[in-house]
Amino acid sequence: MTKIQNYINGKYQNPIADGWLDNYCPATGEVYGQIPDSSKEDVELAVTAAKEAFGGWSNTPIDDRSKILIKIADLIEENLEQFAEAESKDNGKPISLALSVDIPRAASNFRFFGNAITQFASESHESVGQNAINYTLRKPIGVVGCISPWNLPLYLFTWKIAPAIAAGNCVVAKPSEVTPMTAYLLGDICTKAGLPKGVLNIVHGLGTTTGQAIVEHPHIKAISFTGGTKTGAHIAKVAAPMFKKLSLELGGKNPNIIFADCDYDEMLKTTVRSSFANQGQICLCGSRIFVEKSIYEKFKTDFIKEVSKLKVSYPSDVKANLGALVSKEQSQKVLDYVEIAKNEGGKILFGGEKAEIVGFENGYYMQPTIIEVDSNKCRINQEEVFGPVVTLMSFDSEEEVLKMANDVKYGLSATLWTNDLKRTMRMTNQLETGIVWVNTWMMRDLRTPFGGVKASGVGREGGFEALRFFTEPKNVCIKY
Ligand code: TXE
Repeated sequence: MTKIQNYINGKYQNPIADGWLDNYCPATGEVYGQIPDSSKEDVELAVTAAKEAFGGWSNTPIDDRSKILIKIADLIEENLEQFAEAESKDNGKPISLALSVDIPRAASNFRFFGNAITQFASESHESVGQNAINYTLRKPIGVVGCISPWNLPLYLFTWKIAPAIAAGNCVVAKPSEVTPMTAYLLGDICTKAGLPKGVLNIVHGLGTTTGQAIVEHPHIKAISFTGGTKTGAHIAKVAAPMFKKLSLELGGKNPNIIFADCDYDEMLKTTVRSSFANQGQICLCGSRIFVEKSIYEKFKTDFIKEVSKLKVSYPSDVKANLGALVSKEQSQKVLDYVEIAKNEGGKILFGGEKAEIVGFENGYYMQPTIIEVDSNKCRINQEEVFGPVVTLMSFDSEEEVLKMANDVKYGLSATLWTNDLKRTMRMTNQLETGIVWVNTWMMRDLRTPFGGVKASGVGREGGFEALRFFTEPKNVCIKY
């Protein structure tokens, strides 16, 4: 049984009230560890440590900060296998994915922001004719809170922490209680890389207690959150009267729009990935597939054929394409949505049920599922499922598909498959999302702004946007 601890003021320690939560292994459905059930008092300890560290860290030269971040990246890479095994066991994702995507990306986050901070500059405005100059200082905020979800555990945890500390802040961070392991391992790496004590404090526990205490804490001046839309709305409500800075990256119900003139083979291969990567538990997955009528039947046949080749298996199987869903609750939520879709008249073209894996009968496995629907208004097309479930629908015209793509409360990303340049320009302009991919999916460049509109959140992460979020601009005006 693995028992993990909080990482506060550079040291691993038990929660003050000695409360513990069970940690489940999605592959087997068994409890395999315990994590701190941290209280307000633990968050208080973390905030105190962060406040004490802030003076030193915010005055540490940029080059020195940068070196430490890059060292953290190197150490994550040196321990790639240990991190990937922990991630795969904790989350249920295939080990191949943790090795090739999750952990390398966590290292990249530190390396990227370690370099980006050395290039971060602010503006100056000369007030011509008034003998004055204005310049903007970008000061670190102080103590900031980072709260992350379970789908890409270390990847999203570090996506927040790295820019926060690069910019000179001190952090109180909470990973999801469902997937705490790699965040736990990160503490030791930070100590080894020479990150001063108190700069990063990692507190484990439930959202409604530990997370809530972070959001409510008066000395935490900004919150960066990724998770469900409902939780995001709640956090916004709690934080607003305290005028905290907020960055919220929430759910999605992303359209994948396929025109007949696309590069068909490339589209088919990528659509399998954009539908089912990480068991469909990525906020960017294209869960609503719209196909132009002239190729609809062909696509349907080919897509089902390709999806039937995917192997659902236990996470440590190197041949697994899909592993286990993250939790019993999430797996039940996905199965419930399949029933909702059926009751609404959706036709199951493939999957729709639990997957039975020999030797892992109590794990949370699910078949990749394709549902044909005849209206974008149905619940399965309007609500976020966050699992290996996609819907298929045909369309006749550009106007029709654009209307359906935008007719949803979310606005995170959209994928467009076409070789028509004019159509590309028209559609990318009008799609109501924060991100549009054309003829690709989830191709990430860490310099670009990342985030959504409508119920998919507020604010942008990535590149200088993240460094802007984690700093407070101060205008100085000097008359000479
Ligand atoms: O997420 P929560 P849940 C969506 C997806 C999923 C649904 C619910 O549809 O089915 O959300 O998932 C912390 N104050 N996404 O319930 O609760 C919590 O401990 C402060 C999309 O697991 O939003 C965890 O660390 N923090 C998404 C984090 O919030 C609180 C990824 C996210 O958990 C809190 C995950 C509170 N009151 C789920 N309550 C994406 N955008 O990628 C919870 N938390």
